[in-house]
Amino acid sequence: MADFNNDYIDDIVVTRNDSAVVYTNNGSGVFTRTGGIQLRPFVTDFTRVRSSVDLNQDGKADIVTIAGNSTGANDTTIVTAALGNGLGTVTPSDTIRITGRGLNFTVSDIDLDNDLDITIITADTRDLVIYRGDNTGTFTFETTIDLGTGSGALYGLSGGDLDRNGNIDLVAGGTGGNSIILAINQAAAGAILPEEMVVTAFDNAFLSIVDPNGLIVSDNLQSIAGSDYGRVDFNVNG
Ligand SMILES: [Ca+2]
Ligand SMILES: [Ca+2]
Ligand SMILES: [Ca+2]
Ligand SMILES: [Ca+2]
Repeated sequence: MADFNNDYIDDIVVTRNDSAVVYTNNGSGVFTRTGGIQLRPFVTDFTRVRSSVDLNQDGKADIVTIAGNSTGANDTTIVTAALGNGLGTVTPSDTIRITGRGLNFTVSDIDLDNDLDITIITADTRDLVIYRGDNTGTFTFETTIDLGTGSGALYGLSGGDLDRNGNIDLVAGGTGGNSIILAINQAAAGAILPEEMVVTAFDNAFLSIVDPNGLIVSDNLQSIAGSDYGRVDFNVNG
């Protein structure tokens, strides 16, 4: 979910078969297909999309998709980055080909250089594969990190600052019998926000979330006053 046409109304992007499709919202909960991308044509039965990312810091929402195979019948995973034009369409900017079943990924600034990076987890080879972004929607391979041996495949990957030192860390997990794996970022520590923001004086407010170094993390989110949880309001009635 993100605002793909910059009208301050939340829109959605969904993956379907071999496509990722943007549906813009008219504010009454009616969605119209306005754009999309073709995922690479190969045998796949698994897709995932990340939105609310701005890969090139132009204030227009972008997306990153992953297409893989959950059964192990195909060992290639395709990651596609696509830039939004702020009018409801997206255009591919880069395609990354990963060997192995990559069923999950994060989009975050791993190295704190203000450019969003992509980290993919591979299910069977149990690796974190990191590609560094360059602020234009293209990505360069950086490194592969071995998560060690374990029983069963790794499916889950999520980011968060686990040791509260200002840089992003990762949490991985998988099928039964696996341990939860915590990957602590060894890069230099970053800035830490002293406290969380709470909206108290309005029915709701539109927000642009920016990290201390100026990178737009997410744009045009709608917050509900006094809430300590996220909420989606597709028909903008509060
Ligand atoms: Ca919108
Ligand atoms: Ca953008
Ligand atoms: Ca980065
Ligand atoms: Ca950290």
